[in-house]
Amino acid sequence: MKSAITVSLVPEARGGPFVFWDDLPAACRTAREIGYDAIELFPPSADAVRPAELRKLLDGEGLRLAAVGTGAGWVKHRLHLAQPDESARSQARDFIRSIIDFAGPFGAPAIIGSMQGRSGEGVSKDEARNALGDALNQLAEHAKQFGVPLIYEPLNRYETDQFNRVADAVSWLEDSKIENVRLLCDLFHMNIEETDVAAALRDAGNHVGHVHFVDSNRRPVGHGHLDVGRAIAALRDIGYDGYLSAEAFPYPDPESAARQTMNAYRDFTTHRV
Ligand code: LER
Ligand code: MN
Repeated sequence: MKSAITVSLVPEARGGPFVFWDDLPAACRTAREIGYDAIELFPPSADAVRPAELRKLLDGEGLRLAAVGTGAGWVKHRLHLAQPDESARSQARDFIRSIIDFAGPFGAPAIIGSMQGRSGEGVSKDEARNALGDALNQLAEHAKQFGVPLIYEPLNRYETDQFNRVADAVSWLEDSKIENVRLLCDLFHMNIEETDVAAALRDAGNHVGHVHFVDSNRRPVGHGHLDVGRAIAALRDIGYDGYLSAEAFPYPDPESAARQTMNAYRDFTTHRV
């Protein structure tokens, strides 16, 4: 398993669960000093960072790009995939497609979290899910040219009514025959929704494509009450070799959060084999 840490460049997401903020070069420098393998980027749009500049930064620090979030489509542009209006849905898909095109050449997948939307405003739960399924089909197909999957993240009930539990998302992907989509298992959301976080990860098997590594209260691992050791043991059992990515509040401050998460990552992935 590899380590990653989140960097947000989106002022509208302030207060959200991202460790580093605003200054991408400084974030990369600190991430490298602490020993991270990669960053996970949360940009305001696909043209916010020039690819050549990002390439230079990453290469200079010996970092990889783990994944790129699409949530600014919602928090900044107020778009999501299940909106009542087809032209808004289509703009939401275009936004995600542009992030896939940005991330793909780095070998990084795009993440669909808050962009999945929800039912409401005259859209039934079934219609919302169908809209999500259509979008995942199209966008996952688009991602294939870069040899990356599309990453879909079940969220807790207060953020979406699409999928809250990993097993429900797995069954739906399988039943709907949606290909090239893998799941983002966010330990914060799972702690709210799952009966047993470790068992849910084990059952999801090779559907797990990315992990948000965070504690029960969304603080860095070690500041909450989640049994992270059991979760990591389950990931080891299923042969997960992707990222454990720190998507947590910058508590008590970004650098301490980054160091705390790295200590936990090393402790759980190296010492407790
Ligand atoms: C939102 O709660 C979340 O976990 C993010 O990863 C989705 O954009
Ligand atoms: Mn997450």
